[in-house]
Amino acid sequence: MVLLGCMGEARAEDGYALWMRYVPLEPALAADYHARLADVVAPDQTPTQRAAREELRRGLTGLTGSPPRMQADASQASLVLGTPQSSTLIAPFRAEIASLGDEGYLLRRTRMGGRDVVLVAARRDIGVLYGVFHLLRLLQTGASLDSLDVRESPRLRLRVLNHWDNLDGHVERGYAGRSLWEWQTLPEWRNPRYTDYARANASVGINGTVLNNVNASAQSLAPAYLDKAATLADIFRPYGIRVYLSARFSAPIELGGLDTADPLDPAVQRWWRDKARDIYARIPDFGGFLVKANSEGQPGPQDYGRSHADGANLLATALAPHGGVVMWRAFVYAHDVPADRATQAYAEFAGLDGAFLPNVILQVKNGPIDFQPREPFHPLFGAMPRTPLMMEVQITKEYLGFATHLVYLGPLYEEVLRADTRGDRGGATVAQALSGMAGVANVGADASWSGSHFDQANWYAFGRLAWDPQNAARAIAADWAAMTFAPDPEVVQPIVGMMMASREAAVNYMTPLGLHHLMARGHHYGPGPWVDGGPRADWTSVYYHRADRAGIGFDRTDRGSNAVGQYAPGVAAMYGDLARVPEPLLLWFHHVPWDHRMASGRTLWNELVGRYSQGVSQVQAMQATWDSLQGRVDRQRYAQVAAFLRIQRREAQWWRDASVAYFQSVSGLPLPAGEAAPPHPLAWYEALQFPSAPGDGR
Ligand code: GCV
Repeated sequence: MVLLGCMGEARAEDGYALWMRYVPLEPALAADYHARLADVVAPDQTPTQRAAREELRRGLTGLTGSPPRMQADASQASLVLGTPQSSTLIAPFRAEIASLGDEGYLLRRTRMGGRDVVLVAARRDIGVLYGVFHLLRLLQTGASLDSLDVRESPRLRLRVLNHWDNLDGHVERGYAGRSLWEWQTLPEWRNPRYTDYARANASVGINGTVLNNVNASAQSLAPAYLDKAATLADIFRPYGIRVYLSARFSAPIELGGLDTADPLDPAVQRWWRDKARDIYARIPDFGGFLVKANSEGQPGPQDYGRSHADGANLLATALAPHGGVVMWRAFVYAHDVPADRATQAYAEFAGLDGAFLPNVILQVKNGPIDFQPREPFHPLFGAMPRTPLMMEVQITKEYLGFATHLVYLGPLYEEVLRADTRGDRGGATVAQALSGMAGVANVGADASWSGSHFDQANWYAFGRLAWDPQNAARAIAADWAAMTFAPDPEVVQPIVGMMMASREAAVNYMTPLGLHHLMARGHHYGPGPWVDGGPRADWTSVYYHRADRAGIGFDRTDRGSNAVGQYAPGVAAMYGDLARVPEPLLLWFHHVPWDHRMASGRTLWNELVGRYSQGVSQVQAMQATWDSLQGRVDRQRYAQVAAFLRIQRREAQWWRDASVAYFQSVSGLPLPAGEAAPPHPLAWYEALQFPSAPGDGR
């Protein structure tokens, strides 16, 4: 009601402003904030200082309805921004902020020269900018400033977006339009959108961006593209964002004309050293390289009989003099290796613990297969104590309904971050093992950035959890909903309810009880549990669900592929025991008879069908909640979300019907009482084709 109360009818919005809308607050609150904060003393000597001032001016003007007064006279201050170097008012706080690190900040209400003052203090300018965003979040969510006293610093050093953007503008697994990067018109044309992208990232503490796809073109490292990347780096720098590039391992051949990319070859080593020098001449704070090697057909050190450590260390040596890092991906598997795909990354990397140079970080996907609606945590998180690790998650929803399905990923990220890698409740969580997080970006040239309004929340949640993995997905959702829609409990509570239930809904209607990788082949749009044959078994569904007349599920116990053996004994014992494995992961780890008794008392078959139907009902419930918000959300966004929920409802039903039809054809069992038969025969679902589904790899 806050928004509606002061604006008559909420104005139409296209979502471009993200969670930084800064629309007028309810008048009494706006007046209170204005009275407390309107006299701003803030330095303006550096680009980052100016960015902080500008954000504050924009935010306060929008939220309170009146622009702040930028004061030169310290005695007039009611809001003071700065570092000990940039502000004499902040200098006395030097000792207090010393422990906050280079990116941390202090927000505090205090007395200064007899006046009530709010401070945004940090050791570095970037901390002040982060503090300004935090303060604006408090105002946008209607927080009280009475006892303001916040000390924040990021728990993870690297908080990075990975863009899977090709140089021709196609985004692999992108559902939000074409790439943000207009390579054709860079470096001359600096689309203002680049700055808004940087603002959005800085507002949640994201401090790096990998501009190009991990399935990389060597051209990204050619001088013309480096000049373009340098311009983006210049635009992002004031916002604390470093630019990184995905490096194609064979670039010395493709760009350098060498006849090898062997990491032990001196000419190859020289080529990378020179390339690093070239890059740093253009981008002095270049972050480093991200590398996908010897995976899904990409070149890598194993092409020359060398190890992943040899490959990573080659690049790390070239970058080290300049302060750059190598983010080396552990997403590797090969179809000619007979071992369970889920075990292959561990098999290749665990033995290399300690073999990497200090500026190598191993980037490990959250789970051992590939960004499924639910996976157990990746066993490497408990296995490489001497190697810095980053966790890679998908923000884009390749396997979770693209941009149309409302699926809030905060609970998925939270579940993995909190997973206990030792299984002894001793606090050895996945989060504890991390130095960074990488999120595969879901942004593109779409007006709303993310292809849907609710997918913005996944970008937002990624940033907040990368800043502090102990943040709670629910609280993040509440902040986001208040800022994105309205700071009104009658709006926020139902929206948070929808968001928090949404991931489990998708798990239910797609891959309940630990099933995984049952999406249609290639583009992954819609159900394909029947997918079989083709070039490689590990790209089929039957490889993963292993359903037969007797039962369903992948036996990864010590009687099967023994993937459980890659976890610490306490975890392995739990996952490997049919009586103790959490039901949400049952079919990930066990092949189970259809008449297995579930906790509910139902047979596995009845439970499976019930879960599929429950997923559909959960989407119906989300629709009902959204319907109840009509008139409380602006018409434009309301209508799009309502339409997308209709798509989701239809597709959830499709998933349910197609999956039930398929699994029934395998189990031969009757549907549980009260369960509707799929309206079409299995062959009808199998025959559906979507050759133009978006986001495919190429
Ligand atoms: C960038 C999955 C996706 C591919 C992606 C790959 C990866 O297999 O389907 O599009 O390639 O993961 O993470 O490298």
